[in-house]
Amino acid sequence: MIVILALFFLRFQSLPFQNSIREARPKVTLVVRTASTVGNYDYIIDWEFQEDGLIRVQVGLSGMLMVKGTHYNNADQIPEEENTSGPLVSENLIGVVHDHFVTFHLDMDIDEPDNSFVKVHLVKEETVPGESPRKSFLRTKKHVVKSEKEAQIKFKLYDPSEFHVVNPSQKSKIGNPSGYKVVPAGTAASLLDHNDPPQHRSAFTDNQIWVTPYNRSEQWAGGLLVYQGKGENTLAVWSDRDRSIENKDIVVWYTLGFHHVPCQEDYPIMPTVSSSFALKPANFFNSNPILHVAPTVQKDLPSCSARSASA
Ligand SMILES: [Cu+2]
Repeated sequence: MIVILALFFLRFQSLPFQNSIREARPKVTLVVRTASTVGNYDYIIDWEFQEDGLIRVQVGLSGMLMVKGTHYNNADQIPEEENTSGPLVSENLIGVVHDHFVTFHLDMDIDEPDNSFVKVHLVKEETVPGESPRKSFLRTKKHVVKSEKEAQIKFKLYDPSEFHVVNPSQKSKIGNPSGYKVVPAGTAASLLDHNDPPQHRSAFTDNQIWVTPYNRSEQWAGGLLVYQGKGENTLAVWSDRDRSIENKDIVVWYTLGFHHVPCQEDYPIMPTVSSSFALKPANFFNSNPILHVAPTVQKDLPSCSARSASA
């Protein structure tokens, strides 16, 4: 390791960096944070607004782990075939395996309310045999989604797409429609049977993205009165109407999921677990907007401090 570092240092010294780097800037991000206590957990939701136009939505989970009692006090005592519904996290306590889902209602208005949802499908093309030493290359196929059922999206690692929201009537100077894309990160899908009663209410977890036409009464993915409902007034029911979503005031629903297999460090209070997704400009600006931003000077930045609860 020492030899490798020494070689890198010598190489670095020989590059003409001193003449090409003229300025370095701190990255400045506006973070709007909410922290909600729901049951035994705290959900910390950060909306991060970056100077390059990217909006990152980060969700952090912390709180009191859900546990149940057991007569076992050592993992070696638990027979392999016994279904304990989770690992032992402390003497006589099982950390129950469970999921968390946070669904975002994104009322997208890119340059005006009427927008379209576009799937940008990445496909492999094969070269003609003998034409090239290369066997394959990539290209994209854009598809403007017409109605709700087509916009029920399950992520696929080996058959990927990008998901853009565009305003077809607002074009950039080189003719691309103004847009933002939804950039997924780590997430999870529900493994429950679709006919399981809890899954009737949480059917919004069947897909990671849904798109619906804006409707004032369709605000809560699990229905307005979740515990009194049987899934009859949820996002899945609305979406199955298959209404038109092309060039309309549309809502994108994004679900961030976490499978939680507890471990000893999660008990009694778990460290924060985070995941995120982003909304990234896609032909919304004519070039990288950060190039025109004035340098940030530290004395101009707001200085935030925690306020006491009694203030
Ligand atoms: Cu959890």
